[in-house]
Amino acid sequence: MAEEKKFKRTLVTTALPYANGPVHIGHLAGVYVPADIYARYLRLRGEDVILVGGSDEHGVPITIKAMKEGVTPQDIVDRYHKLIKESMEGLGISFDVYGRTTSATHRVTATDFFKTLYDKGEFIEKTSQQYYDEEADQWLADRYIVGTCPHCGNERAYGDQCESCGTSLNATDLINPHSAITGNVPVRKETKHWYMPLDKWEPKLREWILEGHKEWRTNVYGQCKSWLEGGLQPRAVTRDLNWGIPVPIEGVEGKVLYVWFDAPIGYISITKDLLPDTWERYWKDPESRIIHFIGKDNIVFHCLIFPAMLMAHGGYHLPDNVPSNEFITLEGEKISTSRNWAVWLHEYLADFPGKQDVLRYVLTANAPEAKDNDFTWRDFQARNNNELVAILCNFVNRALVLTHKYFEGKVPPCHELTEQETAALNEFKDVKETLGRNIETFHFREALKDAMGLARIGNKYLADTEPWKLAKTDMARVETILHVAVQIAANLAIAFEPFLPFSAARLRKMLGMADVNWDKLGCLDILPVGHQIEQPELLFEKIPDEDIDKQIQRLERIKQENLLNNFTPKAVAQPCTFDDFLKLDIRVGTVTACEKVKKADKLLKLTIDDGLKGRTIVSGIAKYYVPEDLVGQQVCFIANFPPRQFKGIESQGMILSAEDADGRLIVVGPQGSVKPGVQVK
Ligand code: B3M
Ligand code: ZN
Repeated sequence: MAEEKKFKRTLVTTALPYANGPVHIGHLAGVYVPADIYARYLRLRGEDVILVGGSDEHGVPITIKAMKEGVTPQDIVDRYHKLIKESMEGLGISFDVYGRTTSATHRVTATDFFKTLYDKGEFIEKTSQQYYDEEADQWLADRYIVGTCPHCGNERAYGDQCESCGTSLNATDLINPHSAITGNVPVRKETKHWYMPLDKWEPKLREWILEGHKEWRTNVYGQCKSWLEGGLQPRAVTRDLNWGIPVPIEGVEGKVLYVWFDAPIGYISITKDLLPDTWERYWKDPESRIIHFIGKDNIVFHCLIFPAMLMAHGGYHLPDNVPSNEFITLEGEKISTSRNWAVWLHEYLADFPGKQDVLRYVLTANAPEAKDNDFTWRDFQARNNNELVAILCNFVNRALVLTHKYFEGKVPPCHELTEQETAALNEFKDVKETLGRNIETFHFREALKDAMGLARIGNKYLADTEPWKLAKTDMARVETILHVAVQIAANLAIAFEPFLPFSAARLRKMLGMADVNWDKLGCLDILPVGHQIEQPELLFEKIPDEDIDKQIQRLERIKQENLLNNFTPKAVAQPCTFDDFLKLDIRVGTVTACEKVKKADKLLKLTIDDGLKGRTIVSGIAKYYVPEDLVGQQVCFIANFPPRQFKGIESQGMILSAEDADGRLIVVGPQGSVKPGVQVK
């Protein structure tokens, strides 16, 4: 069960994205949107909360990107830090601070942290064999070593993972390893590193998580449990690399802190940047609570390694919860930065200006809280058109338009309530509690449903009471109905604030609400009688098919590019003799007529001049050719296959074509004109 303990203040952190690329919908759904909902909600309740984020600017992925582009790592992180920060602001992620791990504060904080642990004797030193590129005069991080995967034979596997079969690897597992920098065969050399003995902290971690945090999400608790049950091993916290925070030990050169050692300390240093004098309250006071929002691949670092570091250091508060989401896929496929298979936030903001809340809505309604979920553009469109437009926008608009029509936009008085009101309001009563509880326990999908439920109630209420029909006969009743309807709209402006902050703000402006007060949720006296509301404007509009088609076409283009870029020819088939070859009678013919086959979208019927009686061939190339393209062309065909029937047409042979990497078929013919009927040898 969720703890009932009352906290004085809350520190909410979001995983620090690597500044080696823009952020995409996977990051948003997994981390930034839920964290923002949570922080906005706490602020709305008047609690002391800070939302802390920033860019992770160290680590090998950044140096690789820099090497590929021929620029410095600093250039890379400057570029992407700016892009990420601006696009997050664009989506309304309400960071109190968005810092970076190349800052001076961070360098000092992480250095001191390491030194403290070092001086306390919390590390163990070990020497191990690592790959070294002698020509580049550089140690090779796992990602810098490329070789053949021992599991699937992929010749471009990395030293830490094969992206083709997904297996995690050790650099020393690779067959035929070579350096990604020079292509040379690397040598193995001894190198010394410092390790965090996680085994030493295992009993404490067990007790803290397995006994003390049974309320954590099952995916998080389960992952921790399985790591703990597997037994924790010492983990190296330093690396041979020239990009990062130098290891602060006398006489040590060319080594930096491992990125996963310094990055979580970034949460501390970025809090310091925000609150130089009072940051310790959030990190050290037991009455504060710390919540880390992360993706599932970061669980071990946030639940086991960073807490062990904090315990070893002493004086810090451990995280109270680590709500981690599963992943989202895009149109059924894993999101991948290297394959450009993603919806990038900065591109979304440019393609759909003013529609930040639509993305926020869709990613929350479909949040991967308990299992992986799929994002599709059709679902995005449907949720906008059928939910945001048809339910939320429609209700608000009707309530406000009618209030203007009958009462010049002034909130009418409320007379006696009937059963229709009590029916609607009964459902209304609990919403504050359920919505609040769902957010507090990190059930954001459910919480959003609760908020949407209010709009549904409003719609149903107007549909049931039909005030437009009563205007001639019972104006007092119309007053009551629109009084209630306008108050429901004011409730929506409160309930949606954490989820759809742009629309909630517009709604508040239309309603002339000076502030949002969570305590007012569920009340019917938010707007006083006689209060003037503005002319309504539509909160959401339908997204047309063209806009969605464009996005889908973009993805199709990317898919084709990927297929073409990643093409590797098939292994050559079993040997075959010349006699085998001669059994195939391959000839050239001229296409004299061509038409589509009815009720078969793949098939074309070709009439071929074969120098004899002529023949008909049915071929599955209709997706790639219009009939006119082929008439007059010479093609190669197999002349001695037995005839086959396709859709009632007898096909007398087979047209030869080359299948391109993306599956496109291109018909094969002679390079120069020849007599119809000649043989291909
Ligand atoms: N940069 C990994 C990631 O983006 C890493 C998170 C750091 S959080 C302290 O998934
Ligand atoms: Zn493999």
